[in-house]
Amino acid sequence: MTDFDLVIRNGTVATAADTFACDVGVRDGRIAALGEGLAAGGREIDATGMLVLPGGVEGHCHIEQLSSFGVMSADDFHSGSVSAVFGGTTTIIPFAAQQKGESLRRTVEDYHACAGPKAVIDYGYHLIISDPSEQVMGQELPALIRDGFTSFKVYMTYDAMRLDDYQMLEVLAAARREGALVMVHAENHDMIRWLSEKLIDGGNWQPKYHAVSHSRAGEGEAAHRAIQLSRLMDQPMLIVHVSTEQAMDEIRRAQDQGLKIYAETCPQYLFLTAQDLDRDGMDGAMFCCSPPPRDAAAQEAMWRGLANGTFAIFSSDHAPYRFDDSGKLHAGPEPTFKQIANGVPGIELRLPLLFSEGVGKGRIDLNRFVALTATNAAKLYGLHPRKGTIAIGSDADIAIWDPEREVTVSHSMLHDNVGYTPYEGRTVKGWPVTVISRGRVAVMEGELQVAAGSGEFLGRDFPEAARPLGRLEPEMDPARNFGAEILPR
Ligand code: DUC
Ligand code: ZN
Ligand code: ZN
Repeated sequence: MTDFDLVIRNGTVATAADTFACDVGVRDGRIAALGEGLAAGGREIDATGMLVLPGGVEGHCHIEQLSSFGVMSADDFHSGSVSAVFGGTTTIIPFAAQQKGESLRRTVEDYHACAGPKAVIDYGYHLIISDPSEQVMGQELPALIRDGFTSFKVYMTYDAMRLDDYQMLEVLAAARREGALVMVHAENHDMIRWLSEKLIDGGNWQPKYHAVSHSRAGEGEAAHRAIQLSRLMDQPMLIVHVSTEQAMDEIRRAQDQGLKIYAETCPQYLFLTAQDLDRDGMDGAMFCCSPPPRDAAAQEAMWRGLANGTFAIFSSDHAPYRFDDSGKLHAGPEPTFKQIANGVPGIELRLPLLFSEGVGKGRIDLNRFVALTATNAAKLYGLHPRKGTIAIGSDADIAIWDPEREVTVSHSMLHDNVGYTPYEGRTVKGWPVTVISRGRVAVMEGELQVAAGSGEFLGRDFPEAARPLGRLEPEMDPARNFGAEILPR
């Protein structure tokens, strides 16, 4: 008779707060004990010389999702979740994306049907609201939030999905009333539209002009506007995939004023630049994503924001499209930059890249690495403390890292279905060698050990982080606006 199903011995455990040497005892899929010299486990893993970290919580990825062009992403819930777990991630929260005119309930049912039989690790969904009709906002959304879909994304650009400021306010009001976190894609639609038209009319259609059309100013302006909408509504907001210092500065200023404005950045804004979109022929299309990668100065700014806490989370924005007519080049072999499917893959390399260049090079410490890749996403998305930490009672979602292992990245070693990686040839130091999902050894010695469909759907709480401050603008405060009640109750 053993006390534990699994014991991880002799490792160095790190959480978002502390680093300490101890064994981890796992029982019934949860962490049951942390301590020295734990009793025997049914299975034992020797983690001498290894780091024992919470499995990553990937809060931004697009899996089995139809793009606004109607292009299906290259990864389904099997390849997407397998790729995630090989990269040290044990929870994914992709999007359930509403098509215009579609009922949100139907959207969620469709995603359940896709994910249920395929996911190998636990998953939830953020909703994407592209059609905030009365029915959706008044009935479907509130019911879904109560069912545990406590976050949703809205877009300020993309013809098929964008909301105007009025609609944004309606969405924020609904989130405030029902208790959900709003994630915002903040780029100025008309600036992109105007620049794109002028560029293409002038014969500048190649992939590299994608980066020109999505200006820094347009991202900064939209971040500023989104923050003011959030301020007016006294409703927290997360600005996703920030790529510019302009947007980061807007966010930092709002945070300094005490607003609950959260932010995310992604590997493509640390490791790629607009020069990558200027590769031979159409190869630059592989790097087209929105916002686009910028330049070395912007990369440095993003590192600053990761180190000083402006960014709460580091996500991949894995948006996988093959470099062929099923994906990137769906509109033909030489599309204009406007016709290229937007997005880069990164779900498997998110953690190794940040570990190697961040922790390994002294830009962030190990605890901030854990916070950025696991704990903060779990907190923002209503999964903490079940996910995102190593604590008694938490799910035993653990990645055991060899901090010395050097790996030269090539797509052939990855597990997604994309056919290329933007990080080909890059060498990283530090690798998640064993990954445990709810106590199950999911990856060991390069082998997947869990079955399709064994991941569980995660209903999520309404997180403390998303609760309004209760700090109303004068115009919203009945005591100071001649008694008018404007805000939703
Ligand atoms: N931009 C997005 O907003 N979503 C998916 C991929 C991308 O490039
Ligand atoms: Zn986006
Ligand atoms: Zn995205």
